[in-house]
Amino acid sequence: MSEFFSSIPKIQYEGKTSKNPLAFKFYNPDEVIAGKTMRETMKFALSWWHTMCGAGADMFGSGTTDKNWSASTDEERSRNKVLAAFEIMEKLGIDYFCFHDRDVSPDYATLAESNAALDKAVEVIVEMQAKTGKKCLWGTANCFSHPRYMSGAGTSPSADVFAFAAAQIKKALEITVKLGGNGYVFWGGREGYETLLNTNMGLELDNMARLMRLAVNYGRSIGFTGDFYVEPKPKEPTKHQYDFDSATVIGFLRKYGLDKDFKLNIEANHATLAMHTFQHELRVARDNGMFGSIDANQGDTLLGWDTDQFPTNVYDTTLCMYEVLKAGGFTNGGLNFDSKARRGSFALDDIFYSYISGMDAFALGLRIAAKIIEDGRIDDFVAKRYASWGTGIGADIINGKADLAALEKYALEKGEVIGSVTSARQEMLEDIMNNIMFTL
Ligand code: XUL
Ligand code: CO
Repeated sequence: MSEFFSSIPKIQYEGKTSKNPLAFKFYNPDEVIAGKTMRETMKFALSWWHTMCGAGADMFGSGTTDKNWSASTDEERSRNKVLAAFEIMEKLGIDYFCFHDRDVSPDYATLAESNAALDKAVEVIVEMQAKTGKKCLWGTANCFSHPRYMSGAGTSPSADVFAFAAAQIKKALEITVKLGGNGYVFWGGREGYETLLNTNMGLELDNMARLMRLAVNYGRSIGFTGDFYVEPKPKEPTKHQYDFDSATVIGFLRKYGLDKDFKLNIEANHATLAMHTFQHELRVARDNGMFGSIDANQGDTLLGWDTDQFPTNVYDTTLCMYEVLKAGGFTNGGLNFDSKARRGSFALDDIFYSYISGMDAFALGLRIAAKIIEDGRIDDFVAKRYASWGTGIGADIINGKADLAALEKYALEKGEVIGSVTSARQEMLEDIMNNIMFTL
C-alpha cells in the first residue's frame, strides 16, 4: 500500500474517554447495535470529489490544499488519486467509495480521449478493489462543471448537449457496473433555470425524464440491478433546481413512471437549503418507500450556500439514524461523506480528522437512535396520540366504511369533540430526547 499519509496510523476505536484525536471515540465497527454491527449499519463511503479533488477553492480565492498527489501528468494524478483514496479508506476502515466520472479522471479534449483515460484509471481502481475488498456505493457523471452544461445537461435547450450528457452517462453507468456499484446518482446541479423568460420548463422536465428513462433502459441492459437515485437540492449552482426536495422529486418520478427504478439520495445540507430539516427529507422518502442513500454533509444555517461540512451536529445525526433504523436500514444505499474540510484546514492530514469527526458523529447518532427506540417513550407517545385511528370511527374511516353522511351523523350525535384532542407535549418530548441523549 503506497503511503501518501505516512504519519497517519490505522485509526482504531479507543472509546469515549480517549483523548487521541486520531482515534474513534464512538465508531466501533464490530460492535453490535440494534442487531447489526456498526460497520454493517453505517456503510460509510468516501467521496472522490471533495476528498481527492477538492483543494479548498471558493468564489473569492484559489485552493489552499495541495491535491496534486505528487503527479506530473493528468494520468499520473488519476492513478495516484486511486492509491491515496484506498490508503485513506484502509486507514479509516471505510468499506465503500463513490465518484463522479470526472473526479476519477478529468476532461480531455475529446469525449473519446476522456473515455480512454477514464478506462485506465478505472483499471487501477479494479486492481485496488481486488486487493482490498473495497466496494463501490454509487457512481455518477459530472454533467454540470464543463461550460457546455451552462444551461443544463438533460434540460439543456440544445439537443446536442443532451446527447453529449447521455454519452457521458452511458460511460459512467458502464464504469459503475464494472466496479460492482449498487447505485447510480442523478444530481441536477444545472438542471433548472435562472429565469422563465428564456425557459420552456415543460419541455425541460419531459427531457430530464427522457434522459433518466434512457439511463434505466441502458443500465438494466448491461446488468445494473441496483438503485438509481435522484439527489434533491433546491438551488446552487442554479437559482431554481428542478429536483427541489424529496416531495418534488417523488412527484416527478411518479409522473414519469420512474418510481420503480429510482429512490432518493438525501443530502443533509440540501435539506437545509430547501428550508426543511434533514429528518423531514428522510421521513418523506421513507413514508413514500423511496428511502435510498444518504450524503451526510452538514450545512450552516447562517450561510445561504452549500458548505458541504463534515457532520458534527449529533442532534441531526441522531434523528437521521432514527429514520434509517425505522426504514429497516440501508439496502443498496449507504452513508457517504460528500464533504470537505474547511478552506483553512488545508493540511492533507485534515482529511483524517474530518472523517473521524463525521464517522464518530454518526456512530454516536446511531447509538442514541437505538436507545430512543429501545427506551420507547417517544414511539409510545406517538402511538397513543393516534390511538383513535385504531378503533371506532377512526377504523371505519381508514377501512373506507364511513362516508360523509355517516361522519355527519357521528358528529351530530357526538357533540363538541375538543376534549378528545390531547396535549402535543412538545417540551416534554424534547426533554425526553435530551434525557436519552445525555445519559448514554
Ligand atoms: C453537490 C452534490 C453532488 C452530488 C453528486 O451539491 O451534492 O456532489 O452528491 O453529484
Ligand atoms: Co451530494
